[in-house]
Amino acid sequence: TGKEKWPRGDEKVWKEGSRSVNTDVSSVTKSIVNHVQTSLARQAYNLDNLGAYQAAALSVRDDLILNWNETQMHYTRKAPKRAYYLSLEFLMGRTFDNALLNLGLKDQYREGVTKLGFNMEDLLEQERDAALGNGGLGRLAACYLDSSASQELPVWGYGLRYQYGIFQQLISPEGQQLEQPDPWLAGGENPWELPRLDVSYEVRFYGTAERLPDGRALWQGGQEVLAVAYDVMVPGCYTKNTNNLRLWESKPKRGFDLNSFNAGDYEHAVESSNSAAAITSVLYPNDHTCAQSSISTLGKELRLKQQYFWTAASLADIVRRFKNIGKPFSEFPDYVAIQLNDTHPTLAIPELMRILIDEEEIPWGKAWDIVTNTVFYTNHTVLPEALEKWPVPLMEHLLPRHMQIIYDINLYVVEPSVEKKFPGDRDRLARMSLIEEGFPKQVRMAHLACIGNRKVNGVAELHSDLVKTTILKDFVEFEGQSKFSNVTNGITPRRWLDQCNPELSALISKTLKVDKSVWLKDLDMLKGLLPYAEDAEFRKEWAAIKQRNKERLAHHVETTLGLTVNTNAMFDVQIKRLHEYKRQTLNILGVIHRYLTLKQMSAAERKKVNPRVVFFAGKAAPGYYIAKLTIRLIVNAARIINADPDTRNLLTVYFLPDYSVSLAEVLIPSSDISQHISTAGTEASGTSNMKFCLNGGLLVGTVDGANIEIAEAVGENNVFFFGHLTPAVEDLRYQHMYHPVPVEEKCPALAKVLDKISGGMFGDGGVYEPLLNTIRQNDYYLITEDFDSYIGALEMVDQAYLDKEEWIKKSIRTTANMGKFSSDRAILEYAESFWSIEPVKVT
Ligand code: B1H
Repeated sequence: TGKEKWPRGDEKVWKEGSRSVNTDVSSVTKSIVNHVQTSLARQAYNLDNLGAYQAAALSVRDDLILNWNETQMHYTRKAPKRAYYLSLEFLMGRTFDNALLNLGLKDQYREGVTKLGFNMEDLLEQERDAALGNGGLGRLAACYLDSSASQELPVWGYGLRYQYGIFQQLISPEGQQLEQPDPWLAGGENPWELPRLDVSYEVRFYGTAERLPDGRALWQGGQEVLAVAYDVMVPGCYTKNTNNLRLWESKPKRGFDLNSFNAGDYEHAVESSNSAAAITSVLYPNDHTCAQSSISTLGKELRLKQQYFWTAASLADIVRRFKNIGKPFSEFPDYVAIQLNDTHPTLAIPELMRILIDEEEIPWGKAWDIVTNTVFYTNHTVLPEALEKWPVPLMEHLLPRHMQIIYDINLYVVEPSVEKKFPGDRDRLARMSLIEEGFPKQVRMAHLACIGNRKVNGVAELHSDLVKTTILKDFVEFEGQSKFSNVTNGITPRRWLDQCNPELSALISKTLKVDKSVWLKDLDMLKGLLPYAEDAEFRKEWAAIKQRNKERLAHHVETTLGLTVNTNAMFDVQIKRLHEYKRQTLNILGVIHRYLTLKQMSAAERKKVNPRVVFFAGKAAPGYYIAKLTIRLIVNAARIINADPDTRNLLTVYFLPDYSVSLAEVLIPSSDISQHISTAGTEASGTSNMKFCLNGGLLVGTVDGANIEIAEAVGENNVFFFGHLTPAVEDLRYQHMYHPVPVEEKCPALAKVLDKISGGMFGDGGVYEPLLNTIRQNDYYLITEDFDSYIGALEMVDQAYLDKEEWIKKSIRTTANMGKFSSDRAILEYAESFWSIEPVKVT
């Protein structure tokens, strides 16, 4: 009600003592100096950039805390329905700049910092990325948090506070990827989080589960560990609403077992503390490769432990918050929506069942109703190797009660209803079962996620259709179409335009005559740029900004790698995780083809060629041999090509190591074209494609994922499409399997490229044989099939680039039509059609 009695002391004294957000330059500088002197115990005499960054960050942290506190208070008072986004990954990147922009304080801080004798850009560079994610899935979660706060929606994220984020990538002189740990918290205190040592839950593993006659079970014994909360503040854009991302850290329940310690058995005494802390020690770097194939038995168990630890702590927290409202559990779905980001948090389904049945003593059927009205599941991939399955023996050992519940769901839900709808269809039942037969039997997490929820969605139209026609086909026939839908991914224009491309953002505000606080939250307003494509003066400004962004990237490459980049060239960028389905291999083979073509040209012919710089960046999963070989080929091809005096003005290639959110922020605004060239039907959505287009880069791509919707939005004439379509892929693969045709016959141009590599043009050809054989043999990702049309598309790009004015028009029209891809649109779709939550504005 907001009219409660003052809780303690003299209200006036409290009010006088309370401070507000620093909004003018002098209060900003005061606050920074204050932190230098007290929090850091330093002075102007011994303050370096890092110290100045820390003091400025602490000052912004104070502002965030005020807003965060008010927001959480307000949500608690109003008790609206809330949504919880459960994601094992949140790829947040840096926070300082983003917080300043969202608070609308960037200018004040820039001025203040300058007055104190520092340079804002230098301070921004001091911050380490929070890299608690692998790629698109984790970055999507981060964009959705930004949009939830900006749209004033009561949404919290739940994740793990890994001690080590995604590994740091080094490239050896031979071109090999080397991994190093990423101790992102080692620099001392992280100003963007609030340790909540008072918020903690016990989480049990192993032990025994004994069924009781009343339907409940008693789960006892085993190992108990503590989950401790760390809250990361998520500011909305130009609003007070500051949401929460709660990350759990694991701790031993008791420091050590004093008995063994006294007996001199130190190792045993600290063992339990070691294994408890291990749970949140490191992010698994195997994007798209499911646990069973790529990690050891021990590694598998730890990953499953991570998943349970995190879902159990999050649910305990959600249930406790719900209980504070004082409503009966039948109303749980009216107050709580839980979104599962892929199958990683699927244990939330049996865990919520366990809480409701065993702890709240709710009957099985009622509990199932509550669960299936609360939980929602987003699928992010149809690649078979990425579908999570857990061995039944491991589940039984680690989570005996959950295994019982999973069997019960099979027995009470799946079997009777399939039998009723499709009597006697035993094959169907076997296909749909939560348990896959085999040695060992395995729990199919996608089936569990699909049966135990209210709505399932894919992340782009094509992908959502594929989910329905491939991996979850039986479930659609069984549960009906209406449970399955699409929410096309989005990206936050705050980070991916205003923050990474400030000049373009300023030009847009000036041209639309609208403050960015308005259009950044209503991105369809970019349409207002369309008429300016015809304005020569505007085009000049537009092109000049792209040019300066190229120079900014060139400067970055020069200072970090000591390489000089030709900024008069077309910038051609492919940055994403290394994976066969994403086909970086196709790109580098195309580059080599281009090189061979240039070599054959006369000097006069070469004069007509437009120079091109090709950038690659991305990490390979540490155990993914073929992906690592691709990196090696790129690096070694780059070395030879960049050193060739005949061609180096026309073609250079760079592999930028250690791809990260921060590196993306420099690369994306500089690109003329970017490549999104997955085999049709394999990339669920892609999100960097949206980021490039929002920044006026054009797209070379296959008819896959969100590329299709981008082309619909910006016009097919502004996108360079190539390659086979999804329906053809299956047949082509079948032909490759059973009627193989040699590469020489199918695609002579490609065969020539492969021969050059084998022949040692880029160092010992033998090294690359396993990679080349994936193409010569099964060619599962259809490089031979798409190569000629890929080269054709790149030629079209060259042609189009010759007409500079027309190219700039394309660039402007592309940006102008990208409004749909704001993550605000996406999060509002989730809020309205799935979660039924509404904005709760903090005033
Ligand atoms: C995506 C993953 C993923 N899909 C398993 N699936 C992981 C699977 O650590 N794991 O076990 C990690 C990540 N990531 C990506 O999600 C899709 O490939 C992209 O196309 C999509 O844009 C992105 C966001 O929806």
